[in-house]
Amino acid sequence: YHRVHGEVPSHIPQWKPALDESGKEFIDIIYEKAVGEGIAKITINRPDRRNAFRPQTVKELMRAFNDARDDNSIGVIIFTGTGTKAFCSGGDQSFRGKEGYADYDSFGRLNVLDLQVQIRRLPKPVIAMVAGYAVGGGHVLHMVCDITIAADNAVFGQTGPKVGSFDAGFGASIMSRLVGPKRAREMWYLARFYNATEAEKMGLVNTVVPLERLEEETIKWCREIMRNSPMAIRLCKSAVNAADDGHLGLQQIGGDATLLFYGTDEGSEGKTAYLERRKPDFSKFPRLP
Ligand code: S0N
Repeated sequence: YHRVHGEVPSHIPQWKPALDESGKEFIDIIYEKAVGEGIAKITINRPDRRNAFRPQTVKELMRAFNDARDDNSIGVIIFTGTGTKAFCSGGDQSFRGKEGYADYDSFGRLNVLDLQVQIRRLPKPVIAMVAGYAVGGGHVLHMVCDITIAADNAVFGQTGPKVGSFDAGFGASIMSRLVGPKRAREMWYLARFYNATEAEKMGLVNTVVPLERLEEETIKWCREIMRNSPMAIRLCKSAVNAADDGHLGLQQIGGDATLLFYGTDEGSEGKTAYLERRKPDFSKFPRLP
């Protein structure tokens, strides 16, 4: 591979701050793009709370992920947390009310579930770059990412049953797929923490690297992905998720098929004929075996 494509450079790119179309500044997150590289980086920036998310954080994350999805020049997204102590420690418990999490302009709701779905459906790879704790709802967020690169100080686990909560959605089903049902039960029932090496053995993470090389290695993976066909990667993401996601998985891969079909002469013949007020002529298109 390297003989044909050359070595993948691993230097840290020049990150430029980014905004979404609203132009509103972000408070709880940092959103950046590496100019000319096709890589976006979204960072939860609440290190004094171990990057716990409150509703405001999730709203901002959704705006940034939305922008990265819609930006044609972006091919891969890094999701991380500020500092070396935590990727994310889950829902900020001081914002938890009777109906879910609520902050100053919000009623109680678990809006992180929308973020999980958004990452799962986003047609570009999302790479979790994990240093320190990825626990509780933060653990679920790394699990819904396509790939996880862990630093050797990373710690993984669910805390729900200790703090009176649980994620019976993706937090259970995707975990069970990743580590198998026996291990998933262990993780939820015992609420233990696992170090990076254990997590790698369990299939929770793709690779473990020394903390000081975490971003370098993640960038290398991003650049390797960026060398490959964007459409192939898009379809591979839909395909890996399709069976588990049922109707929604089919809808996504079906949408990809339509996207490709629109680009063909056969696809545009129907539309052109309609606009030209004539009957479509599909006779020249092969009925493939
Ligand atoms: C991460 C831990 C292990 C780090 O320990 P460490 O390094 O000893 O630091 P601490 O001194 O404990 O923390 C430093 C400061 O940060 C605050 N803090 C840390 N985590 C949180 C948090 N989650 N919420 C609020 N504050 C947090 C500490 O309080 C401390 O502050 P100061 O300096 O002022 O004392 C350790 O911190 C830890 O165990 N944290 C809690 C982890 C946890 O239980 N998280 C919540 C788990 N639940 C969810 O995330 C569920 C949310 C959710 O996504 C969900 C989804 C679907 C369905 C349901 C739910 C649901 O609501 O349950």
